[in-house]
Amino acid sequence: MSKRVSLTQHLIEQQRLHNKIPSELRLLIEVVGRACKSISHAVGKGALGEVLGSAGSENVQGEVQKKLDVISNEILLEANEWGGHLAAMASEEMETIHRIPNRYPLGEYLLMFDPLDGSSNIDVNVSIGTIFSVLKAPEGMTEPSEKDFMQPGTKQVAAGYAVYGPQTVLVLTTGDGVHCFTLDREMGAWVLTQRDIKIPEDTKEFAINASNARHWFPPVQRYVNEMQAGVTGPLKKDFNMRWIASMVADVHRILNRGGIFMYPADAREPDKPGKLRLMYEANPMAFIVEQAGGAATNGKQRILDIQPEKLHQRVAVFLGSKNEVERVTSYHQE
Ligand code: FBP
Ligand code: AFP
Repeated sequence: MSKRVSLTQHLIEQQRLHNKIPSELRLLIEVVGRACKSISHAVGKGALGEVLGSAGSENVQGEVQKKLDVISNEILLEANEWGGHLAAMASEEMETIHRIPNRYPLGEYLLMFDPLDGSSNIDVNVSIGTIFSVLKAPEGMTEPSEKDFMQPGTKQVAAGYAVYGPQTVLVLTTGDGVHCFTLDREMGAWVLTQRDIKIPEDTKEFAINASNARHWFPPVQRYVNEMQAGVTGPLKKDFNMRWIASMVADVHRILNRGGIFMYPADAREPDKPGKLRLMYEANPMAFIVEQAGGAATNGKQRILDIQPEKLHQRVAVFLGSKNEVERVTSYHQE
């Protein structure tokens, strides 16, 4: 059997090789990884842990919170508060930022997360996940505010996600490729199982919520029609469709076998650019996908170049296999 490489060992080796992962950042990633283990444990208990169902509250986006949304948010906050590596956190589940309490030292990083993505799948035992993104706090910052988080995705120093599925995996980038770790449940350890994942440039798979087809704008209508036209259509191949309703699970499939994931803006609310959140979903996934050789746009521009204006900003998302993302983006530009 080949030698097992743990998350810690991998990060230290990356640090020696590329000198890009300061020890504070490594600590931060390890703590997030530990929190994901706890979330995985809570998710795995299901009905036995009395963690299923609604929490009876709504988040800032007006979405009903599930008990596991709230539990996962608490786990991430508590795990990351005391280490001294963070200045503040922001979560899809909280209205504004969470400052590190005064009793702990102020660190130099900002952490953003969607604690449990794919909430509609929790109670039906389908894959869900945690998504996170790390920024450096601006130089000289003393009292963190929302403004400090308003940095484009190109400024991310790390991003990752955990999928709680048949296996629990952690996918991570620090800007040196994308690597995947599988949770060894007996040992409670993240073990490196895929190094330097690459997304094929071409694909025959797409993921979109097709129930919204009548609301799509013409470029998306055209593109999906062309894919559905199959081998006799302009794209000259048959496509297959997959939609899990957990972005983490859809992106993980695409990372492993190619594909294009789309959550477009549509005509229902022309002023609302899509459903997904820039800071907690689109930016970290775009960083990972680009590091794996794929592409990620909002139909008009590269997601990582978008200058955020609001913490809970939404954005249209087209990401995955490069040639298909470029095709649908070009349809928006015509
Ligand atoms: P496999 O187990 O061979 O993957 O097949 C799964 C399945 O028979 C059903 O579980 C599923 O509903 C269906 O195929 C999916 O089919 P399609 O590929 O047309 O989406
Ligand atoms: P929740 O975590 O609020 O359930 O949202 C999940 C999600 O943002 C993303 O993970 C999915 O791709 C998308 O929503 C599914 O949206 P539909 O409800 O349109 O299928």
